Amino acid sequence: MQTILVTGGCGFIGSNFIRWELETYPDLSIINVDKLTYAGNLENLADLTGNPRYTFAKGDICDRPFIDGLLASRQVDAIVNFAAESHVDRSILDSGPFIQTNIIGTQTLLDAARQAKLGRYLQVSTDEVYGSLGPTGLFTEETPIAPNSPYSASKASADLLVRAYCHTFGFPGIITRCSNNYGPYQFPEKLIPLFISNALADQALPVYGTGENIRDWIHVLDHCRGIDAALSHGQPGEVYNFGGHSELKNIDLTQKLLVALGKSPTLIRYVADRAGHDFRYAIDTSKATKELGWAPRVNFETGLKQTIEWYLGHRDWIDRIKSGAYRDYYQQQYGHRVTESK
Ligand code: NAD
Ligand code: TDX
Repeated sequence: MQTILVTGGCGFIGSNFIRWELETYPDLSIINVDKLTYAGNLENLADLTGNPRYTFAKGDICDRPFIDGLLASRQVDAIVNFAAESHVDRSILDSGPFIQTNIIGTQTLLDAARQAKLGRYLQVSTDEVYGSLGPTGLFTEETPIAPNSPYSASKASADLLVRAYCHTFGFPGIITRCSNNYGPYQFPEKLIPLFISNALADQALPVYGTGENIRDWIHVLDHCRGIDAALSHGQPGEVYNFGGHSELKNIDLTQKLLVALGKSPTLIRYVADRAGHDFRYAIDTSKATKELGWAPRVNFETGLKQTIEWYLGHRDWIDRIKSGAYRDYYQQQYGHRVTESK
């Protein structure tokens, strides 16, 4: 039986990845290390409680003795590092936690993985490390790194550490860089879940600047399949880009959401632009297709419809996050029964 140590598995993408992996591979075990920051929600994986192939360990990826202890206690075949501070706007308000978790946390995991002689390490990164595109062109794996926000600078720093460990130590690291994910369990600070939850409450939708900025949307399960393919078939030292081939202006996406929810366009509020707001992201996925046999499968219109339906069916999930009640779940569900770092 293979065992993967997943970090940040109580967040949006990590929770989708863990569920998908356990469903796809009946012989796989997963250890989920998560600090449970504001973005980590145990409810996202409540359905796995009692699953003998799933272990939750509350802890910080910056805590080296804790990570060493986990790697010593189980035969771990690979680490997949999702754990991060992930919201650009928060990094503009305070970059400190981004430097700590995204850079120091990655360095800690790399050193722990090296010491334990792990066979595989996958760093989940972002297309934002490439900076911003104009109206045309695509990011490839050869595009120079040019991050523009404290968030993307911290992610680029982590990528450079992985690269350096591969080069210097022959470390078996792989980097994946993906465009904007959407789907179930995304924290309602990011555009799609924020606008859905605001619209449902008849609150204004704050569109930054002119709303002309473009993002390439990919369904979270397409991203998960890409990470899985890179973990199985990727070459150490390589970078693989994933994207959804679904570019959309923010204002067009906002209008689509309002139509789907049956809400009035008068909810739209143009507000001050995000500082340093990247204009456009778009991805050339040909390397992942050629070398990993990967391509996005979920049609954006279908995926968005299913995502809206998920949020409509999980209003209690949104409400518990907005009220902060989701944090009580940990105490109720786990008490002192799980491994915890100090
Ligand atoms: P998220 O904010 O929803 O989840 C992050 C998780 O990491 C949370 O569960 C949090 O508790 C945990 N965490 C934070 N700091 C930690 C620490 N020090 N130790 C242990 N756990 C910690 O983020 P997400 O949207 O699921 O993104 C996951 C990863 O994917 C991130 O590395 C992000 O940079 C990357 N990524 C995200 C997107 C996107 O569109 N959301 C796109 C490309 C790449
Ligand atoms: O209230 C808002 N109004 C608005 O106009 C918010 C939250 C966002 N926006 C705009 C900014 C962006 O152009 O919508 C776009 C998407 O914003 P976010 O959802 O914050 O995502 P983005 O900044 O593009 O970054 C995301 O994709 C890459 C993730 O948050 C990152 O973790 C990932 O690396």
